[in-house]
Amino acid sequence: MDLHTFLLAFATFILTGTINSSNAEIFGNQTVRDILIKNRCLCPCGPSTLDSWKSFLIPFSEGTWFEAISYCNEMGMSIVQIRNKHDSKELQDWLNGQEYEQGESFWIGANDLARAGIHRWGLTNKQVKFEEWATGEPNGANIRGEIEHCVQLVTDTMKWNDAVCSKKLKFICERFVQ
Ligand SMILES: [Ca+2]
Repeated sequence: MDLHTFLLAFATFILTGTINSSNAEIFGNQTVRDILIKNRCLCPCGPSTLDSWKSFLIPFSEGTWFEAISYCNEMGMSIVQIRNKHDSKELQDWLNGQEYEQGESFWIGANDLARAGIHRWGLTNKQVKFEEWATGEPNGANIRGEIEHCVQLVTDTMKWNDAVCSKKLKFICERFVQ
């Protein structure tokens, strides 16, 4: 399946909750449906109050945005969401204690795969409200025929940029701690 076909299937799935069986091959051995059945909470599960706290993980390997979604899920986690200033500060504080290359970028959950220009978190219908875009972003640029639909966090500024989802980047998973 080429990327365009995949994106169409993916967007259709998000919008309608259905997926054509011929388009079911998504993440290695898993389909989006498998992922949803295994762990219905692709958004962070658990409390969403400002008092809650989360654990984060930066897996060792890089992946496309889709691989990031799948990997986090396999770890019982979700790709990170930054829903408000509290989330942003919490993540930044954690990143300050991590080792990574200066200026390195990480995939976060925001994407506009379902509808260009309308960013959502992960595979949920939760629309991005709090935003920390870099100047001039999101620009939905066309990079060699692929439109930028997935969002990376640039660590030197903590600002966001939309990038092509097939790009291989490190990524941040999160899980609410009970
Ligand atoms: Ca961009």
